[in-house]
Amino acid sequence: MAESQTAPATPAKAEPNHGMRIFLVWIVLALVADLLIWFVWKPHLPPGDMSTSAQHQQFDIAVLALAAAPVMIFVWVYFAYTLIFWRHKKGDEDEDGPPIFGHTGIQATWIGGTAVIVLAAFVFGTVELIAPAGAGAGEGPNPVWKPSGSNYLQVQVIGQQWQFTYRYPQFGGMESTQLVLPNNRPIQFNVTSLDVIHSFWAYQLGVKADANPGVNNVAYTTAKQLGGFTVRCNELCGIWHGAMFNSGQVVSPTAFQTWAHLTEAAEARSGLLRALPPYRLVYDPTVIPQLGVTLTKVSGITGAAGYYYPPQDPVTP
Ligand SMILES: [Cu+2]
Repeated sequence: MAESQTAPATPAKAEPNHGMRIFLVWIVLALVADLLIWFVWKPHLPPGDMSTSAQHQQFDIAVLALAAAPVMIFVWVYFAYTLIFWRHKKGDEDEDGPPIFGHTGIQATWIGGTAVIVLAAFVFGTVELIAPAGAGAGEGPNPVWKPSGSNYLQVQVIGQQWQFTYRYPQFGGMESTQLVLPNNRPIQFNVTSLDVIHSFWAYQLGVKADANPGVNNVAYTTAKQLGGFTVRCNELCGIWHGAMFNSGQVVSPTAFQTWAHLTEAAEARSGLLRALPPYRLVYDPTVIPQLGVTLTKVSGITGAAGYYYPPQDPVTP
């Protein structure tokens, strides 16, 4: 008491270490958020984990969230700390704080930190595009990234107003309105269109590829789970675009072989295989309406706008 009475002026209360306080609150919250993102949120993130490409997409979204959450939490913590501790109090001088212009440490930290984040995102994104063979996206007619091995199942996806059909060149070029795939075998989708621009989007497989007339757009994936998935057209393609969807199935490799052989045999017996246009990577749409005449005779089905149109599933043997 005596000492303070004799002091020339009341010394300013020592400033607490604001930086350390903010850091401690931030590190705890950021850690909790990242743990929640990884262990609680990630398993539920779309598009799920039904295929290699879907698994990678789920992983990518989770990693980006892991990186973004601490940044966002830092902004929130700093904002809350400012509101609580640095708000204007009665008796405060109406002066700005000391300028931080020229503070080398803060500048270097800012430039260094943001550079590391952006470069890391660039490297991560590039690896994640290449490692899962194009990440389930259409790579055009000459894919740069392919799955290892050569035991692909080739499936041609044909878009037309307003339906997808699927041809299997390794099974006599038979055609189905149902997409059936074997588990655990790399699939090569050859996506094309007979009329306008469509987009093949096998949602749970994490595959999306534009279907353009005259173009063979290649996408890869490997299914990792049995079960159903949905296929939607993802490009506005005319009045019934919204109705252009169907479903697919991932089945065991033996069930797939049985289905494919049975379908091929049934289409051979019915004459449909002969009536279908020969398998090509792209088709000339101007020829296709004429083929519809033959097909109509064979299967009794006519197509939209008089076009070539596929058989209905299931084809009974
Ligand atoms: Cu479409």
